[in-house]
Amino acid sequence: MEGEVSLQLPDDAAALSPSVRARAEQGQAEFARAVLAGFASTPRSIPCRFFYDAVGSELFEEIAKLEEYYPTRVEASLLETYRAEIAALIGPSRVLIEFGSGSSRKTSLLIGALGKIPAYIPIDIAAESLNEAAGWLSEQHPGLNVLPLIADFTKTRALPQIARRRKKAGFFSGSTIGNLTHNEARAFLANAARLLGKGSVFLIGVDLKKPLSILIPAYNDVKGVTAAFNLNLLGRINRELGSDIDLTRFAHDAVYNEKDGRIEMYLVSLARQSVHVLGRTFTFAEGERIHTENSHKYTVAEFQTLASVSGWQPVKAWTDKDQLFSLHLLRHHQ
Ligand code: AVI
Repeated sequence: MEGEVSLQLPDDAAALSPSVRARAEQGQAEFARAVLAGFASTPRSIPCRFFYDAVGSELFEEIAKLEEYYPTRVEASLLETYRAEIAALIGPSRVLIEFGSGSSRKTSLLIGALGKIPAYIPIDIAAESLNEAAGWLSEQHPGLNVLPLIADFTKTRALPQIARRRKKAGFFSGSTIGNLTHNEARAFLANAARLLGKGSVFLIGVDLKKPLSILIPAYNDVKGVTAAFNLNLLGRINRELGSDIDLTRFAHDAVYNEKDGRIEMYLVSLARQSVHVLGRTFTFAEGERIHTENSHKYTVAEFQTLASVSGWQPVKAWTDKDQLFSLHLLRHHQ
């Protein structure tokens, strides 16, 4: 059994269309490889993009509604307050390209402010949430030309035909850019500059550096929703890879790494224990951690510097009165 990967698709998988089934199988094989490699490495880790299965996506929606988790709420209110100014700076008739399907509500605010646009192209690897968001936005904005693109938005190299020879605007909300390392963020911004082309603009939501009294509760809420979101990674391993991990023997932890300016999330083993994944045994020491997420925070100036070295010129940045969150408008300067 060593090295053999036997994956568990849901019971109703037989009813899926061949292309959806193939994608599900590919996704699970990728997850299996990442877990086996992450558990075999020191320190142990699992990439945060695997948080977002159906259960994890729902838990993230719950996080977004928490009192302690300000980013979603404050970003939406910045968009609401400054939408006319943002739309005027973006200018008319641009194809709107969204990286990661994000919260449809925020996108709806932006689309409403931009008025008539040739097309809206949301890019996301999660076909289901992409189609759901696209459907909801089409209802909210009758006549909107929605062209969802199922792809990894960090690696997208080509856009649908309609985007060629038209001016483009990018949108990347929720401070998802914070989940990338600085190097990855620079590579993402440079790729987006190539994809969107000369003269394009890019609107990006970025979480700000702030006191730990606000930051830590945002990633360790009293109701334990963030803990459930983090632990769901282990639940997903059990569901999809047929493992036997006891979730009550791991705990959620979130700490701030001052040097790197980021929240780091971990799953901490509460005992010495062995878990089995696809025929392999991994032994955890008591207190041993699995690194599951980085969430980088930036000052306005730090993010503008990062953007500038990646092909983007800062146009304007908006922040709320409590300096919790920032919205940056950038212009492709090459
Ligand atoms: C999606 N991303 C920007 C969230 C964040 O704040 O880094 C994910 C998250 N992790 C814990 N809570 C929310």
